Amino acid sequence: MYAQLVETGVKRVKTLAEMSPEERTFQEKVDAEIKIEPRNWMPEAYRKTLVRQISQHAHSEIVGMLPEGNWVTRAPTLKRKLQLMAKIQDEAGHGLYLYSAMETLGASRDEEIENLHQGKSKYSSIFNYPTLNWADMGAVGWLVDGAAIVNQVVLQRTSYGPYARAMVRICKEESFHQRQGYQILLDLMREGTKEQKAMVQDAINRLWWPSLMMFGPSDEHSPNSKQSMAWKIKRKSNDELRQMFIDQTIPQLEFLGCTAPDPDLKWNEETGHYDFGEIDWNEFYEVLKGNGPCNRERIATRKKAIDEGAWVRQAAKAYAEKQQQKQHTAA
Ligand code: BYC
Repeated sequence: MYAQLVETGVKRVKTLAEMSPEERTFQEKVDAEIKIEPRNWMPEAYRKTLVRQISQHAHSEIVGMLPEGNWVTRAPTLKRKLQLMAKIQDEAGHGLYLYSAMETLGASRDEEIENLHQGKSKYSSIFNYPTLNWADMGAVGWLVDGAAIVNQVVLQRTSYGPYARAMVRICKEESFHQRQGYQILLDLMREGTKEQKAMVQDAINRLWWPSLMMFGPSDEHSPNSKQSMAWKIKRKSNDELRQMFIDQTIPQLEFLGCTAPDPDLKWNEETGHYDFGEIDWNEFYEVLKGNGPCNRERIATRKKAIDEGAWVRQAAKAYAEKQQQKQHTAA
């Protein structure tokens, strides 16, 4: 799979001279930082790229509720339970803003959800790992939401208006998520037993590398990055964002009194960044192919939720039609 993706290669970006007059005007608008809005002309490939990215992003928010949902009934205190439930509800909201942003591009929410269920549409690799202990709730909030923020803060400046505006609200809520996660870990490390401290280190050991994988393949193996950067859908490359995440996370890790499971991790005085070890890209592509520890379980759970909620959607639709009919008769 890895070799196949590498062969697929980075997509070539058209030069201004190769563009049609419409494409050139569009590119000039993007270059001038003017937002693209739903009714504006856009290249079909730009529209498709956005539908792909925004739908995957929306699916990630919705599937991302599952590893945390697993712990609602087992949160250690009422306060923790309420915080966790609030966070999970926020993720549902993020999914809904994003599906709405996607619909402004003429895509169908039902079709995209069906694509997810059939394995044709991706969602973030990170949600295919299990959450085994309470410290995982801290590590997910801190590392996973932390990585999501680094990626999403720059998406507030993405070139497509509805996506950029959805991201502003999402980022505000993600900051709370990241802090609540860090607080869980900090409390366990400060006040916990020896076993609880070991639980924190174990959660970090398991979630560290998958969190780094969230930023996607390295730049030279990222087929979509070059074009997405030219269209300013992406504002920073996968590797740039991964480095930013590592640089800002290591001091927080040290403050916790924990370590990263990476013997090659060290501060580089010359570059002013942390050097880090090689990501296991085979594992990454296996997870993308559907072979991660929880892929099948996640999709089965989502399908079940859609099937079991069908009657609610049908009832809401029937009610709306009845109301419409009443208004029509009265008029
Ligand atoms: N997982 O050319 P590339 C969250 C795919 S957090 C799965 O670099 P692109 C949350 C990629 O889709 C997460 N697939 O692609 C947090 C492409 O496949 P296709 C959600 C991945 O799009 C806490 C192929 O690999 N955030 O929501 O330029 C709680 C080649 O990659 C991954 C977003 O979605 C991955 N990690 O860049 C709850 C942010 N990485 O589509 C929820 C928005 C790559 O060609 N998305 N692939 O078949 C993005 O910023 C970009 O889409 C990515 C990938 C950086 C993820």
